[in-house]
Amino acid sequence: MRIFNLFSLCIVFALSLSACRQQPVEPLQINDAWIREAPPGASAMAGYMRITNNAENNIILHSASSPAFKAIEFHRSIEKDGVYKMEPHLHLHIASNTTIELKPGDYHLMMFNPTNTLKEGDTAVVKLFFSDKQVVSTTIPVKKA
Ligand SMILES: [Cu+2]
Repeated sequence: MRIFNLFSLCIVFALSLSACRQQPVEPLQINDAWIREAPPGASAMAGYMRITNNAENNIILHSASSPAFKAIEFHRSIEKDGVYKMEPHLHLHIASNTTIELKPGDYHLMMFNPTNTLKEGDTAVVKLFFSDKQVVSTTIPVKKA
């Protein structure tokens, strides 16, 4: 009887441990990612997402790559004296416990030379390379604007 009690206590303990482990807060979260559909033959497409840094350290997004594109750069759309242009950024800084929003008219992924025509409903796997050797792979759907 005593052994049985000890055994069931262990099970309860193990279950509660696994319950605790079910929802860890990811240090890096990617939400609401999408790629804006472009006309066939377009030389570049724009990608958007929210990146949340839940860690205690500031992080840097160094680069991004995808087998679906020849190259990916970080851009920010800016308006100066009524003229719109895109400003390249070598990397993006994301402070501790903040979210950076890549959205139309602001920061975005500039995704060059798609290897295949991507239409609404298609997806592209994109790898994001952060400081501290963190790599996040995310599957991004193509949507109409
Ligand atoms: Cu751009």
